[in-house]
Amino acid sequence: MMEKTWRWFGKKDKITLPMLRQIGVEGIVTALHEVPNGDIWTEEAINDLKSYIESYGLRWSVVESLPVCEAIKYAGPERDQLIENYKVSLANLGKCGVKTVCYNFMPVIDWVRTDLQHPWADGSSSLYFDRVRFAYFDTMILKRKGAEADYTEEELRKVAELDKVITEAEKDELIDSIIVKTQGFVNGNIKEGDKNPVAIFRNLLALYDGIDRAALRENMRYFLAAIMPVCEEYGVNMCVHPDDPPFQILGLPRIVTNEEDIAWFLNAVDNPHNGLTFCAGSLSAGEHNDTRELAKKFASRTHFVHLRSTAAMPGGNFIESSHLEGRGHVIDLIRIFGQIKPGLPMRVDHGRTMLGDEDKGYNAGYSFHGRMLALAQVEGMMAVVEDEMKRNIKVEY
Ligand code: DNO
Repeated sequence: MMEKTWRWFGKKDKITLPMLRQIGVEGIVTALHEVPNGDIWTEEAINDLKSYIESYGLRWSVVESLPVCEAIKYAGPERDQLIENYKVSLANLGKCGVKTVCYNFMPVIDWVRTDLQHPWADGSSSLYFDRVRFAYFDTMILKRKGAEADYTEEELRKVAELDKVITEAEKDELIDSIIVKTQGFVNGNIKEGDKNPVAIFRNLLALYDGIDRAALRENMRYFLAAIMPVCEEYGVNMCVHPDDPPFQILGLPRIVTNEEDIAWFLNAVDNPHNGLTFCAGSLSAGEHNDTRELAKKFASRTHFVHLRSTAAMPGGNFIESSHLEGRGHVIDLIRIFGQIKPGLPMRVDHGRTMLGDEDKGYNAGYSFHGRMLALAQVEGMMAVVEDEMKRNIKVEY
């Protein structure tokens, strides 16, 4: 049906490969996290990690991520050199037989959440996006010029109310959630322990002054066109991760947010090696997206799937819901991908924090028990869909 993969953060990850074998994981999703962004991934380093994974009876199925440096995204003077390095890394991955590469083209900031421990009534917690708290960060902490124009009067009124009660510790936590904790562990621009993350962040935002959606699109097209010959030669499939959440934020252009955006980059460089990471969680966080329609439309150019779901809440907020609920429609996605592209690598993306996960210092969203529960739910859904297919049962969705 789909290959069961798991995001593992390398030899330092507290969740070990023998643990993953016990819970039915088949393939590993990982990266050379210790290599600084922009440096070449050598064959030696790739093979070293690959053999380590294989020594535990698993395989390295997907790279997540081979990071695309900011200078490639904003077309800085060093972009051509960085693209050359990227091509060498891709060729080396291809030579070593690791052929699916996830990346993103989001300027400055990868995924955005305001609360990493949003409590559920049952005692577990999940990630959450609160629009007013985000507006607070944007207007009152970052003090971005013109930010107010992005929010309604009602939202700004709530921001002013929040300002009367928010503590300094809560402000620090908000900064940590938005620009540090969710970013650092994926070779982000800001690492835990960096002094004055807000100042670093302001400088990064300034790199995109004058870069609108059209310019960013052109930079993505340039990058993809440049790397495609290497992808063809070595059989490497590139799959861009959608913007999370899939809408414009902080005055930055975001260009992988909806059907039109996806169709645009696939057509701009119309090559089967230029594909999509179908992240059901990111896409479902935008009420303009219907994950089932998008999956039907783009399955043939999808090389990797993130199964996760979100539920829209009042006021533009969203919560990472159970994998069985929400706007992700995970079971229908399994039906669609299982039929159109059986065998695609899939990982459960994020999970709740539960049953002792909270004390382990896992990366935000990447709990052990929560993700294991989600994987079990997804396995159950896959079994149902397999049975439907065997019995030739057609389900409407
Ligand atoms: C978050 C992840 C993203 C993703 C990158 C891919 O949990 O899905 O950080 O890995 O956007 O480059």
